[in-house]
Amino acid sequence: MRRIFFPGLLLILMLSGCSKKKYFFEKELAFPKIITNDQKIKLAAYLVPTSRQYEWQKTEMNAFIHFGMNTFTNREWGNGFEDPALFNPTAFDAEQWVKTLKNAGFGILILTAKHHDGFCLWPTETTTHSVASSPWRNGEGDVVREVKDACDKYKMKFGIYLSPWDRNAKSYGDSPQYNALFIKQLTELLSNYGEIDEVWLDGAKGEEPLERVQEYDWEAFYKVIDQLQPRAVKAVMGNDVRWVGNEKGFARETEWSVTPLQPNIDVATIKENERLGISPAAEDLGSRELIVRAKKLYWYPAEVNVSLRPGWFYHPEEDQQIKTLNRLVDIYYKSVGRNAVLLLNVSPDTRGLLPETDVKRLEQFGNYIASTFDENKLVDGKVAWTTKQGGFREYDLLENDTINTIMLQEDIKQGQRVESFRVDAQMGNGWKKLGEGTTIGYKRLLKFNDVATSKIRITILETRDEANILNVGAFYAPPTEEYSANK
Ligand code: FUL
Repeated sequence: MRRIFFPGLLLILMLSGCSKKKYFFEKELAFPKIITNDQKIKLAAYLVPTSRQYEWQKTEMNAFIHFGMNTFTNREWGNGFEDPALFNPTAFDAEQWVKTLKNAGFGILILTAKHHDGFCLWPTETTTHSVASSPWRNGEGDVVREVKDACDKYKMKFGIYLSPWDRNAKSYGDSPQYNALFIKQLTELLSNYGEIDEVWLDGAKGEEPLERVQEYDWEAFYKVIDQLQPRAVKAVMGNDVRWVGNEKGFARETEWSVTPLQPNIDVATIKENERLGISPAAEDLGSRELIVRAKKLYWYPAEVNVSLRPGWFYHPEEDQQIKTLNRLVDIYYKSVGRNAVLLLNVSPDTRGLLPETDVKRLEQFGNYIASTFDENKLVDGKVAWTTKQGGFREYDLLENDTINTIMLQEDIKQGQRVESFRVDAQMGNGWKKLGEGTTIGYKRLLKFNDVATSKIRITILETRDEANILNVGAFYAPPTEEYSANK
């Protein structure tokens, strides 16, 4: 069993070598006042995810759904003055969304229950600006309910996006009053729809001159979520899951889940982020140089949100601009393959259906990922091993075979530690270097040119403490053009 301990005491135990037991810090760690730089790095190696963060990380690929008033006004950001009568999907079918996404391999479906325009997709008691005032299902409909029911039916996890910025709510700008309304909305969504796995708290806020200014009570929002859905992760402005810092689909080449960064939810946090010069988009969120300047560290893993189309909501003029299979696969390698979770957005149209072209692309993508990574070509890839810096392990392939991708996983339940690794393949009597990488974390994919071999070697070049390698795989990813033509 893992034990959670206090930094000072842990430090004494670890450095004195008087305990063979393993001690870890869950989610956060404050450095003791007197500590050397080396000791800080050592402690950083013992920070681990909470069980909900770990469950979330294992989903690997999740889906975002942007659907709401903007779908009908053909906008990305509504102003809040839209007539609820405009919301009227003609063939709404949540099962079509869920079946498509589930079959393509997505784990959690996150629905925009309310976007910045304030229109609520469920019949809330907090406002009349909702589906209850629309002609859809004669004002008796509930999008959240239908999507959640479909998720339950197809065994998909469910999450909600609830925009704090609300351009319709009259109380917005009267901070305590609006915060109370937002809490009521959260409470409705988190009490009436069963299990919720993720709550996506958007940081976007209007900056136009006449925009009302609202101070959000993040602490209170967190409390409601933690109380009502203890298994849900709080994302972006939440402190369980971090925004990766761009909307292009790429995590960093070096992506640490251990970082001093926290969302800017109060003055102290804003000041500390400023002192360290970090934000979600900063290039470096976890180097040794940064850690030695930090006072506290957090397990705060990255989520990569990106849309299948240029916009988040459906726009008919973007029908020809769906991302290609090649682009999606590249995104997969640079998100899931770089220690992050992919959150791919899809956009139902005014019928309330995912367009056929989008469904086809998702099918292609899902099939490509499943068929490429289904069969590990290594013997004993799943045998875990532990090593100090410089250690290596060799793996036989099931047969001499062509590969172009290596997958590595650290046992993050024992922390994220590896700083660099190298992969070689046996060629004749010698070894040929296939490539090098930096962080591993939950998962790292390393791509290289096709090579035929019967043995590979993984070397851990640098690590913050003993590295715990959980899983190694070798795969052959076919060219995407060939694949789309054949399937
Ligand atoms: C942003 C929003 O402003 C966009 O409209 C979209 O919802 C995106 C996922 O987050 O902050």
